[in-house]
Amino acid sequence: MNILKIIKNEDSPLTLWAKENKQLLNSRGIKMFNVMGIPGAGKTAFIEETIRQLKDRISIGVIAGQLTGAQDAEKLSGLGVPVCLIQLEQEGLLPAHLIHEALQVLCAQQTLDLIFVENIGNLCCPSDYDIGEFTKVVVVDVAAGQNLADKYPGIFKDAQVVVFSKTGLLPYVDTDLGVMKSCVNRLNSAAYICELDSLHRSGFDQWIDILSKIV
Ligand SMILES: Nc1nc2c(ncn2[C@@H]2O[C@H](COP(=O)(O)OP(=O)(O)OP(=O)(O)O)[C@@H](O)[C@H]2O)c(=O)[nH]1
Ligand SMILES: [Mg+2]
Repeated sequence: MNILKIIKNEDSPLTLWAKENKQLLNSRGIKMFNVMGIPGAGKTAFIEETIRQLKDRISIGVIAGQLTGAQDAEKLSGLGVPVCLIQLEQEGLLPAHLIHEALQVLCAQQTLDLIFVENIGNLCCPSDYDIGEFTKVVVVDVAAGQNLADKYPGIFKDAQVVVFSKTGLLPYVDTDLGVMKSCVNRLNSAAYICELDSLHRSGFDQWIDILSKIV
């Protein structure tokens, strides 16, 4: 088990911390992915399967945000990668100054190529929560409703990658994936879109292709 806990500290000028994070990551050649989405969307499962697919080739670390508990951090640490848990103890997304502390802990442990941040389950607009990431990834499960992007446009406008998860559930829900995708396209035509199922380990070739294109 390799879990480090950082307890929330006082508020700080977040854009400055985001810049600090970017500098730190650039100086070490690390690409950080900020993985966001509503509670239960499949963020942990997506990160878990991505790590399984890549960890023999590259060095990956994780920053896992939770309000309380450590379930996701424990699960991801079980894959043998360094994990830093941030317990936020309040609603919202992870702020840049806490990410900075976590980055220092992770970077002191080993040389990393990629860091996945599992953000707190939330769809509020992340542009207020720049953490200095390389890429914003939004995970949306196909059972969440085909018009979700229209109802919560901010997060989709800011994302570079939108992942439609749980595609194995499509026969059992009334979601038209085409409609779901065109909602995202209308808001953000530049975003990469991929469809996958983490439990059934399907669709990951497309995601890994996108990942290798953007890093
Ligand atoms: N069928 C199916 N189930 C999935 C998939 N991804 C996640 N799940 C299940 O959905 C539930 C929630 O998945 P998590 O990965 O924990 O979701 P999360 O977004 O990390 O949730 P929070 O951390 O609570 O915000 C779990 O029971 C997963 O096994 C998927 O692609 N297909
Ligand atoms: Mg999770």
